[in-house]
Amino acid sequence: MFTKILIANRGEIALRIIRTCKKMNIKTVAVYSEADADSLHVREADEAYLIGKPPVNQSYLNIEKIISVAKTAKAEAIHPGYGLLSENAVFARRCAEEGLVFIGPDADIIAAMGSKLEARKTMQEAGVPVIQGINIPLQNEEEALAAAKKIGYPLMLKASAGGGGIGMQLISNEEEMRKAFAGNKRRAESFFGDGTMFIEKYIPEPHHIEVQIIADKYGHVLPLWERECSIQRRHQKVIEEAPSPFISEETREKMLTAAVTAAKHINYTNAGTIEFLVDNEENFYFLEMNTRLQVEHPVTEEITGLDLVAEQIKIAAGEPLIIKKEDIARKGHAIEARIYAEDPVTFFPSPGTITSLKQPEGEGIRHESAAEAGTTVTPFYDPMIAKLVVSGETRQQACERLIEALESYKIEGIKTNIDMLLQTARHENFLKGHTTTKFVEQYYLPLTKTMKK
Ligand code: MV4
Repeated sequence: MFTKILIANRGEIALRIIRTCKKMNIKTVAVYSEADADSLHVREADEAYLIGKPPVNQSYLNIEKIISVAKTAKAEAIHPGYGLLSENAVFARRCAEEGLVFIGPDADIIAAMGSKLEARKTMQEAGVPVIQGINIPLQNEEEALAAAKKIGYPLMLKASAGGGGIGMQLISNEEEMRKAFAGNKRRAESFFGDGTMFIEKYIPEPHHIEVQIIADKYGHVLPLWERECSIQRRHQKVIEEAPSPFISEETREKMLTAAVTAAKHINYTNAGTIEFLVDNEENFYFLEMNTRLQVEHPVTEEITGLDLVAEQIKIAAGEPLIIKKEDIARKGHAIEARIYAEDPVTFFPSPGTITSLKQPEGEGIRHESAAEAGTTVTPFYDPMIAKLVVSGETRQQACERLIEALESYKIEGIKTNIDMLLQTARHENFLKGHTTTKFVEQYYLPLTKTMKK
């Protein structure tokens, strides 16, 4: 087992990883930018090293600087958290080259799953259901029009290197394809340095349901149920829950089996998530695979009682998974609400200094947050300042706890999306579990029109 781990991240996820390392008697090394000098993750770590100026490309994305700190501090392993370098194959490869254990999958798996087109092809070969589409990269409008003829409109034009909806557009006819192709390709090139485009049949009003898996280095792959992540705004998940209130037990078993098949087919190791789109007949289709721990992993921890970061560390240290599928609990229901420093009407990030913070306490309430009174939310980093995770014996009880907790959440000094979270949690369709990816557009955005500017 490792004696010291460097956490190549910041904020709530860095704190969360440090907490698990302390439980495992593993020393921790934090890295921080000048903007984070007084932050909680720096104070909680056993050692902390300044790695640069606030902009991420001068600090948290500086691969060589982070690796040199790990060597100076004599850390044996690096946990990347999520975001930042967590799905950067170059970083994973450089760690391996330097004899540092990257707590995650092998670099070549990160690279393979980072290409949505390659991932689609691989999953099709594995027999995992994928969305009807064309598996060839489309270089220009003419090729796109010819491919579209084969699958028919409406379709989704997507960037293979894409994420967060960038380079993705719903195309309803030829004219729209002529207008949209070049611009989306250009956006993909400038954002990702890769303009590879492809098309898929459009799935209207899908659920976004993802399956958590963990896999050791000996071929054992365990599914840890699913998470419903359909309440999103501009491809940003806002509320996630486990288990999904939508799918039947039969569909659940099929999705978990498909996820294990997918992971085994690519010899996946460590924690990973297979994302599916699920239509209203509960047909499910592979969307993409995330080769990292996700923001929303706490809802899975709440219903299984597992510590996923501890499982990641044990797997990276070469330990075999000893838990068996039949031992995986699915106890009650958990919901996560992401608290963002953002303007409730424009949704733009709203930086500033938190002057007071009172987070609700009580049964079934868990906070993942690095925020405290005095914390300055800067425009350099993700505006998510906390995750409120509630759990209960039933979904109904979890919803009640979510509403109570949001009502008593006090943050002064910055604007937040707490009101939007409350409106959502109180909405009859949310309470009924009728949550597709159109929820925010159908039920929340119209509300903002009535909110004071
Ligand atoms: C789709 C889709 C419908 N049909 N693909 C892909 C990236 C992810 N962030 C959203 N993705 C989607 N891919 C096909 N063929 C619907 C989504 C989707 C979505 C699309 C637009 C706006 C919000 C969305 C939220 C979840 C899923």
